[in-house]
Amino acid sequence: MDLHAITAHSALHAKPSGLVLQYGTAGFRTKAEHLDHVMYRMGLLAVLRSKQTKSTIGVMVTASHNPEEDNGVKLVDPLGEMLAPSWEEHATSLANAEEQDLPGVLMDIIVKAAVDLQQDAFVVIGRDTRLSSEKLSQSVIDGVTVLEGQFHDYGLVTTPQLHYMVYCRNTSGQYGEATVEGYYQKLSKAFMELTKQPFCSEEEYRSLKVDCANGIGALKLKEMEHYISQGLSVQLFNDGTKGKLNHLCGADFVKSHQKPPQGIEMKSNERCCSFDGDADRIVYYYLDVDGHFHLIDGDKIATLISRFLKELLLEIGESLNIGVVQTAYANGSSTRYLEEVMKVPVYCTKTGVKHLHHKAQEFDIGVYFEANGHGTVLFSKAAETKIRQLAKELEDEKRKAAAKTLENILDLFNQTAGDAISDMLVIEAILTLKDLTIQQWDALYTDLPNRQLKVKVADRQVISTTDAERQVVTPPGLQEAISDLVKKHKLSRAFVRPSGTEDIVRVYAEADSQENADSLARAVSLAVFELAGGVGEAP
Ligand code: NG1
Ligand code: ZN
Repeated sequence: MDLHAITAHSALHAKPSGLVLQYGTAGFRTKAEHLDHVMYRMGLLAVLRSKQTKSTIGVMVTASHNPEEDNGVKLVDPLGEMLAPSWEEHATSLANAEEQDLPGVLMDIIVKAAVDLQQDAFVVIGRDTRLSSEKLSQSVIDGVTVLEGQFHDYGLVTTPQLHYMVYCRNTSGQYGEATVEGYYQKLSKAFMELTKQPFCSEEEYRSLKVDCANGIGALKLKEMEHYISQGLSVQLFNDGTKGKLNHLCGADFVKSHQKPPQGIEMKSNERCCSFDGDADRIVYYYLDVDGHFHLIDGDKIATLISRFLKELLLEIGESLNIGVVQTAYANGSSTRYLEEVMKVPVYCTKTGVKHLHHKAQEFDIGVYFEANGHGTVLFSKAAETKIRQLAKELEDEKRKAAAKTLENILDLFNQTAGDAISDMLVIEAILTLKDLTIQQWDALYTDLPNRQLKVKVADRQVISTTDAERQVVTPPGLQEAISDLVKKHKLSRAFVRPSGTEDIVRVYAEADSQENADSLARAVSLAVFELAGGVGEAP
């Protein structure tokens, strides 16, 4: 290791002194102009992680649904999953080391993590369409090369595509071929097999309008379009040719404002969906005949999928267990429906897909979605083997057909992380196979009216929580205040937590009417403002 070269190159990516960043819910995320040093250093860290795991590691440059001016970076671990928690700590100390301390911190990580420097390293890099992303990914490459790591730059890819590449490379191509072509082929093959049956619904139902948030999803869906065109015709909006990334459009906008994005033409009862800026989230929606907007969020996506999977399992008659994982943001109606009507076990974890992903791995089939539309379905290795075997060997035709459908669903889900393209194809296949309209899907249950608000406080870390973020521990008195406010309404629930991606406290409330949900959210915001050091104007 050439410490001199590391320091010399670091000077070209100098850290603004005093700047402190945290490896948060989804890696580092802040204004793009503050990230050059972080990128260089994550290049260094990816090489160390690769040496330590003797595997390919991914580095994705994106700030997902954040505004165009922001950027971010996250590392992808060997099986395509999020970086291990102990390495998040290494990432944070490396990113925050002042220039002169960099070699020391690097050596410290090498010792603590027992990295064998003689081992080869391979890093794959991807980026979203932000203007700043190209230069920032060059800084990652600089970090990789100065530590003599090998790399492949995939250039513009969606976040889940990069996760897929990492997984493919570490399983010697068994999961799929580590190219974007390979990704399209794998997904489209499973999708076309699912939807080729002659009884599948007619042409006119097979079209879908997609709001691409002016992001990478547009480019990738355009590339993929012809692979799936016989089963689905997609019409792209906000494809990045005019509008600004994530501005008044995209999954996050639609979910948080509960209204259609700008730049899409909606007619009543047409199926529409929105991706976020790096295409790992998806939400659906439609206008009814009276012009009312209906949102179908991650909870209802999880419900549609688990219902379908449960039916298939019943048909096959094998005891594979299925579990659904949500966060505190899941609508209370969805949890009730899943538990009481569908009788599937539901678990709640902390916010952030890494937590949901981890919990979902405990099941044969683990369905996990955040309400904002980020999620996927994981199949355990044992379940996968069994499903493939049943699809091949079952003699009863109905059971065999169900096993084959399940096998295709397994291949269609991105097993590494939430993926808007893969989720979209699964949903479209299920709607086709079950001959369901978007209204029928929406009618599975009625969402409880809810409201999310943000409160600015001097230091959001004064708020700590327990019970998967549903209860506040500190500051004293805040939980009591929230509990008292919740008691004033029917079917109500409220919780607060510090955001892991923005410098704010998030407030969530639901109740029996929109008015009550709004007033509960406002009252809880005020309690946060008063008891947790609010700054600026009171809510
Ligand atoms: P924070 O800012 O920690 O609430 C947000 C989302 C998460 C997750 C991350 C990463 C909500 C309430 N929170 O986290 O679910 O998606 O961003 O992008 O939607
Ligand atoms: Zn995203």
